[in-house]
Amino acid sequence: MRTQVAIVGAGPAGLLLAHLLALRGIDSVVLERHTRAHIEARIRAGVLEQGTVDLLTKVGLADRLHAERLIHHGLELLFDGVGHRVPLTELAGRELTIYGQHELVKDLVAARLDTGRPLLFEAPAVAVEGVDTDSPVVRYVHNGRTEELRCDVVAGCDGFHGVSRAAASGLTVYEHEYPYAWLGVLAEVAPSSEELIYASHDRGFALHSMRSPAVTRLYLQVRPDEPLSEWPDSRVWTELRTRLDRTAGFELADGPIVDKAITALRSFVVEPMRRGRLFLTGDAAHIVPATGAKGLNLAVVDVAVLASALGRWFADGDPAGLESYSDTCLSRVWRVQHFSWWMTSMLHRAPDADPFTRRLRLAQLRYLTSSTAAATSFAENYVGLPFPEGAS
Ligand code: RFL
Ligand code: PHB
Repeated sequence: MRTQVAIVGAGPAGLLLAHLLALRGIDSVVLERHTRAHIEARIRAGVLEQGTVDLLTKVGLADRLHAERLIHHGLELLFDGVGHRVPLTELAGRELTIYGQHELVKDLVAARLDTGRPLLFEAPAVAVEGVDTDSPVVRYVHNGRTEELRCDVVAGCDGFHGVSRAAASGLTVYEHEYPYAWLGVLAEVAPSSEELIYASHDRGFALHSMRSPAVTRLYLQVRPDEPLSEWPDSRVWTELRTRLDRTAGFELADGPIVDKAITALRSFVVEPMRRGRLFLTGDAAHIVPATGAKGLNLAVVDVAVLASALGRWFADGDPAGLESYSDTCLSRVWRVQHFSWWMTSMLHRAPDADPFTRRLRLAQLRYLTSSTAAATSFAENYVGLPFPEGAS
C-alpha cells in the first residue's frame, strides 16, 4: 500500500489529522492497534478549550458536540473547607466545553468512515523505517500478516506508549515524575455541583467533574503504586466525601461506578517533535499531568499546525511550515507544561512535604482566590491561550 501520509494511531490526534488532511485533498491511511469498540469506550479527557471547539466546528465535526455538550464559565477551588469560585469567562473571555473524549472519538471515527478513506483497526504498527529518506515505510500487522505502508510522511499519533517515537533517534527527552497518581471513577449519578471543583485537602487532592447531566467524573490523589483492589467503591465515596467536604452547603450524591482506573501523573517532552519525514503529535511527543486538563487540547493544536504545514508542502513544495512545526508546537507545549506542573504542585499534597511547603501552597491558593490579577492569569491559561498562527 502507498499513501501520502501514514498516520499511526486513531486517537483524537490521528483521527483529526486525517480529517484536516482530507479537507485539503491529501490522502492518508490511519492505522490503529485496537478495535473500534475499544477506542470508542476509553474514558479519558472531558474538558475542551474554546479554541478546540472552534476548530472542530469550522471543519464540520461538532454537530453532536454542540447538541450534547455542557458549557462552563467558571470553576471552584476548594481549600480549608471553603469554596472559591473563579469566574473564568468573565476574567479571560472564553468558555469551556465538557464533552467526553470518547464521544469525540466516536464522532471522528464516524466522519472518517463516512469518507470511505482507509482507517484500519487491529492493525498495530510494529516499525517505522526510513524516516531520513524521502520514502519512509510503516510496517504493521493486519489479519495475521505483516504489511508495508509506503508514504511521503509519517505522522506519529500513537500516544505515549506508541512505536513511532522510537524511530526518531537523537531526540532530547525532558521528563518529570510526580510522587502521586489519580484514581478516576465514572459514576452514573447527576453531578453534585454545576461546575468543576478542584479540592486541595490535607489527605490529598480531589476533583469533581462530569460528563453529562446524568454522569459524574471524580478523581482522587493516590500513591502511584497503589493497587486498584485497595479501592472498593465504598472507600472511594468515603474518601471523596472527606476531601470535598466544606463548612457549608455541599452534599456529594453517589451512584453506580461504571469505570475505575489509576493513572500516573507525568510531565514529558521530546525535542524536536520531528525527525526527517516523521512528525510526532499529541501524547507521542508530550505528556502533561491531567490537573490543567490540557493533553487533548495540545494534541489538537499540534495536528492543526501539522495539517496546515503539510497542505502548503504538498500543494507547492513550500517547506517553511514543516520546518517551523516543532518550534511552533513546543512553544505552546512548554507554556502548558509549566501551567500544568504549577497547578499540580499547588493542589496536591506530596507524601514527604514539610509544613513549610504546605504553607506555601496555601499562600498561593489564597492569593489566587483574592487577587484579580492572579485569578486572571490562571483563567487565561486554564481556558487556553489563542491557537498559534498557522494552526487551522
Ligand atoms: P491517544 O489518545 O493515546 O491515542 C493514541 C492512539 O494510538 C494507538 N496506538 C497505536 N496504533 C497503531 N500502532 C501502534 N503501535 C500503536 N500504539 C498506540 C492507541 O491505541 C491510541 O488509539 O493520544 P492522542 O491522540 O495524542 O490524544 C491525547 C489525549 O488522549 C490525552 O492527551 C488526553 O486524554 C489527556 N487528558 C486530558 N486532556 C485534556 O485536554 N482535557 C482533560 O480533561 C484531560 N483529562 C486526560 C484527562 C488523560 C487522562 N488519562 C487517562 C491519561 C484525564 C485522564 C484520566
Ligand atoms: C475530566 O473531567 O476528566 C477532567 C476534568 C478536569 C481535569 C482533568 C480531567 O483537570
